[in-house]
Amino acid sequence: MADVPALVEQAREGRPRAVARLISLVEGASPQLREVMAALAPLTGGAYVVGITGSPGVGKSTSTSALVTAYRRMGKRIGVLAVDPSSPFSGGALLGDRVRMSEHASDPGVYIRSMATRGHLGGLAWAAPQAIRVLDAAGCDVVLVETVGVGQSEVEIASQADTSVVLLAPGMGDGIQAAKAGILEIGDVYVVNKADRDGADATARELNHMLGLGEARAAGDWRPPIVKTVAARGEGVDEVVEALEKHRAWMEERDVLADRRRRRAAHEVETIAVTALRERIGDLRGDRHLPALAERVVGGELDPYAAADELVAGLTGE
Ligand SMILES: Nc1nc2c(ncn2[C@@H]2O[C@H](COP(=O)(O)OP(=O)(O)OP(=O)(O)O)[C@@H](O)[C@H]2O)c(=O)[nH]1
Ligand SMILES: [Mg+2]
Repeated sequence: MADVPALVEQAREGRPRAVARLISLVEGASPQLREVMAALAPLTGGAYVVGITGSPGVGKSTSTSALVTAYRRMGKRIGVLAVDPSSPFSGGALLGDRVRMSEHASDPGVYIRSMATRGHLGGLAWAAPQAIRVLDAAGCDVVLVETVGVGQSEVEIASQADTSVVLLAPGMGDGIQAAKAGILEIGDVYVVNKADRDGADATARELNHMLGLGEARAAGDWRPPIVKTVAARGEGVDEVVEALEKHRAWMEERDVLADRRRRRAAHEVETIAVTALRERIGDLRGDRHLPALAERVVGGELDPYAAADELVAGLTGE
């Protein structure tokens, strides 16, 4: 058994091994998970969580690394969580991340962690926010969450961030693909990376059009900026940080940040509760009530809905 209070204390002092151990306990759904989360709860809420999402190869890891450099220059402590919702293995992409982040490997002010779901469907939905809590409690000022993959999983991870950055790169149809994947709705800040390549301006224009940014907005509405970067050379990265800080300030002025966090917490609680319920329901085949109810349904004594109601009431002790 891990000494959770000692680990939490060491994590607060910024000891990377303790942080790693706590995330492993979370990720592995340790029997001590509840103890860990209870110990962390009073220490959380200080970190600004930024989600970085986009199609494979668009430059998320390179951009994340460049953002780490920029934030470190500002003296901030940074956590990086690279999550791969699609891959059942912690293989190529994550290995590549490690290489691209290697310049920060020896910096005690930076904590980098990769997570794969190992094919565990829905596994990420609860593990990622808990890992973010570990980094938050460990004193990270900013937590950058990079998601590999496309589609629903990206949208889900993005919903766990205070600010979502959507990355695109020049190229035919990238914008359209993004629109299809539903990630055009989630950006607070848009970045057209690889601006050293042809077509960056066209991509930015296309994006501007698709987002309807030319249209009038109500005063005080957030207008997502589009920033062009060459992440590989660190160009434009300060502008991204500036856009992030602006968005954060905008959210704080309007209670949007607190509101997003409340909604996130509600979603988190719901996910955990649904998982617990599903586990109990999964046990039902061995439950003696189920065959009895089935018998009554077959006999026409009960309809299946009423039977299900009875079953659920029994589960939740209502
Ligand atoms: N030309 C150019 N190449 C870039 C730029 N930024 C990143 N790259 C390259 O694009 C490739 C992919 O970069 P990554 O940062 O790994 O992209 P990613 O989105 O994290 O990729 P996955 O995690 O595999 O989805 C690498 O070879 C980078 O060197 C850029 O601004 N310009
Ligand atoms: Mg990557």
